[in-house]
Amino acid sequence: MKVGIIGLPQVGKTTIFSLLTGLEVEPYSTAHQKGVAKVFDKRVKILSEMYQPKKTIYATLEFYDTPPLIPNDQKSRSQVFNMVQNADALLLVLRAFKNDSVPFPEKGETAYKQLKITLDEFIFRDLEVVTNRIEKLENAKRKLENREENELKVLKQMREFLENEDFLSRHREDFSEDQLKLVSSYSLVTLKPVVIAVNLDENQFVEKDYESKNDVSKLVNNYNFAYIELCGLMEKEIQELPEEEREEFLKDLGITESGIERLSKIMYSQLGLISFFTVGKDEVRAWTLKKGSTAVEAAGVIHSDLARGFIKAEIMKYDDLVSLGSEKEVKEKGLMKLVGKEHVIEDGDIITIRFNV
Ligand SMILES: Nc1nc2c(ncn2[C@@H]2O[C@H](COP(=O)(O)OP(=O)(O)O)[C@@H](O)[C@H]2O)c(=O)[nH]1
Ligand SMILES: [Mg+2]
Repeated sequence: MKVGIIGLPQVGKTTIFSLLTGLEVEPYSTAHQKGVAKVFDKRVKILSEMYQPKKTIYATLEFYDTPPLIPNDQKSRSQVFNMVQNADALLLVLRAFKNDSVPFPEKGETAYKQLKITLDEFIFRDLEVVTNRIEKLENAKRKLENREENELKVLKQMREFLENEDFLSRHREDFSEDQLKLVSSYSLVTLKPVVIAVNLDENQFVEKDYESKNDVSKLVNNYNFAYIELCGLMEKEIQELPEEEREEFLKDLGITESGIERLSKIMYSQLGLISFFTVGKDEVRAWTLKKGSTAVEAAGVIHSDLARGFIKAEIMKYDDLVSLGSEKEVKEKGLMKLVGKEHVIEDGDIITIRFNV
């Protein structure tokens, strides 16, 4: 899964990118890049302590740091949106932290203003793409194919929403899956899942408040965005501490989970993802799956051979294993289940695939 980090200049995009991926990027750097972030999941650690495997592997998300989005700047707009074309979701960073040595983001004195400015950029970009395509189809000097006629209808409906400064994701239900497929190649930004990350300073973080928070919350609810408050710079410093000291620091701040952990969870729920696990002496590993996927699809995530030669899957629940203490106990209680291809996998399932190729 790919996530594009997006926002106005100097809001903390690169700081959060570094926090998530552990990659160092020069401050004020405009270089954009991609990196992989471990999806922190306490369950993996606990399973690893139980099985003492040679390798412990976390699930990952891929992040792209993008150049600053500069309002009303065509070049910046196309640069940024080209970069996030293949992103499955967007992490939109807003700046609340005060720091006189870092210039304020473009005309965005408050997080709310930045949010409005950025969303307008999203809408404008989609409007441009949709309008171009409509014109191209309408000016075609030939009879349109059925598919194109349908596409034109969808695009015109979308244009109307966008002209009303609305996000397409709020009107998903107005379109069928087939209709959305017709426009999928345009990678419309206002259709992508969005997570709003407000970057706070330490005081704001402890107070759980910042200027314009009410307005931000209203808009976030209205648009069905996911929402998180982070303290990018400080969390990065905490992340660099030895693990034992980390928990202590977090506790002082009154939180039990690091920003990365909270963000991972939000990303998963916003993207409709779940985790399943494989365990053993060699390896304990977390895998990522779309909610609603079946046992054979989970097998395919591990290896295509496992899907091809799938016979049965053996499943136990993470919670059962941890509360009972061993696989043996789980089996004795009859909680180890043997399931077929079409069985729907749930978050926290521990899976062993029986296969034959
Ligand atoms: N005080 C404070 N400064 C921050 C925070 N996050 C980022 N900065 C600083 O703001 C400047 C711009 O950050 P950067 O991540 O490069 O912003 P970008 O332009 O959005 O990528 C850098 O000097 C950071 O150290 C924060 O949470 N608190
Ligand atoms: Mg940057």
